[in-house]
Amino acid sequence: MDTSIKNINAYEILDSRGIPTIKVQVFLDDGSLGDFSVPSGASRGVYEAVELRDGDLARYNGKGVLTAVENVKVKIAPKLLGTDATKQREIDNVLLRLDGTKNKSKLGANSLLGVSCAVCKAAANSHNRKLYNYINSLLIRELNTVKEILPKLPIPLFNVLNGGAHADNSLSIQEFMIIPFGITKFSEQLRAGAEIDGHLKRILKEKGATTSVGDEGGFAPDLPTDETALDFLIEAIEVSGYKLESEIVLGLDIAASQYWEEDDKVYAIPNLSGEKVLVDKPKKVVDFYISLLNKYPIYMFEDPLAEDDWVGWRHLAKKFDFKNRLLVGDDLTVTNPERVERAAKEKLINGMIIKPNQIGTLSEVFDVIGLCNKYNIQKIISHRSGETMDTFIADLAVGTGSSFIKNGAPQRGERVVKYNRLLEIENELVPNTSSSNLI
Ligand code: 2PG
Ligand code: MG
Repeated sequence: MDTSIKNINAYEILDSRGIPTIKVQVFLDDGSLGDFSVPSGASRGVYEAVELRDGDLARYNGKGVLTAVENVKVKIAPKLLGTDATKQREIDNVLLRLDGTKNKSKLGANSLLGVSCAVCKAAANSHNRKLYNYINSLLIRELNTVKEILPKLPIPLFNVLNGGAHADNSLSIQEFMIIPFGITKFSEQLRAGAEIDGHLKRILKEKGATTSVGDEGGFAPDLPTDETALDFLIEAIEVSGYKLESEIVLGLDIAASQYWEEDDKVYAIPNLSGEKVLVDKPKKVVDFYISLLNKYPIYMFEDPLAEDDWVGWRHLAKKFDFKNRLLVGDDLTVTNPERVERAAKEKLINGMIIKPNQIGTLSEVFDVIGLCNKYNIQKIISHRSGETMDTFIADLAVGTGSSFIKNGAPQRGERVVKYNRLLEIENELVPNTSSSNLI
């Protein structure tokens, strides 16, 4: 088994929104191949690593990634040929050195991540290891921990109603999620998600709302208010025969950064006609959230405040019921060790979204996982709204023993393929499939 890197190739493909992204292939001397297709977000945090786009308006409205492709082939590949693919940290350090910027703006986080994850897959394939097992052993080595990290299936967060930047509709909350928290087996959790999704479709139809779907496979109806959406969701859970609260709880990604006006330090939330109506100071917004949390069984509450509104976050954290709910950072923390450490030290979050392309290399993802473990923050491995058929994040969630995976609705091929990968893993891990021992 010669795990030296023989060749690295890259090319442009399309993501689930029909926007170009990069696919990287890493070939080893022993004939093994690893490939990775990089996803892309729509509601990107401003502190995310840079996703390099060509800006050439003559191609794909400027969204081509040929420069990123060239970076892999011309600038990165020659420096990695002959390197042992099992040396993930060394390889990632080479990538970081070659880029040399803090936000990966020189080579692009899309180029770096493509190589980093493809290397990982190639090494796993070469050793004939299941990807999640290989990731697990890499992580244990990285964290140098005596505490065993067991591979386990994550609980899925199903985003069944889409709004905000993910859909052209009236809902201002970006993601309405159902979480089969009280159901033990992954396949049964998936079944619950799909069944409730089906009932939701019927309910929306009956109420005369559209059942077309948004970027992440959730329905994207025009409804009078966000609370109407929550009410429909609860109706769908109840008619499906699952028990609200003991089996199914709710999650929301407010993605509040998109409504934050830094100059005036207010949130400006658009109404149905797209004008800005509700303009409120953080304190008032927090009061609204507390009343929402008191009214609905919302277990997971993501990015309720903007990435720069630390004052607002502190205000909410003081009133938040951390024992029974998760306050989750995404744009706030952007899988970036410095921002995670700050949010953790200030005790602002007890849950965190982990998106590899927010930071750019797998080793940095491991660093963030180490911090989550240190500060007792629940790990939520996440897709992006622009996805591909790549299933790496399913293995990443299992291999890192993460409690949750956020992967959209149980429909649309690029979402379902990851759920199906988790079913495959469940079959391999039986009987060790319990997603229990959570907080
Ligand atoms: C989010 C994500 C994924 P995007 O905000 O959590 O659901 O959206 O990929 O558009 O940033
Ligand atoms: Mg988010």
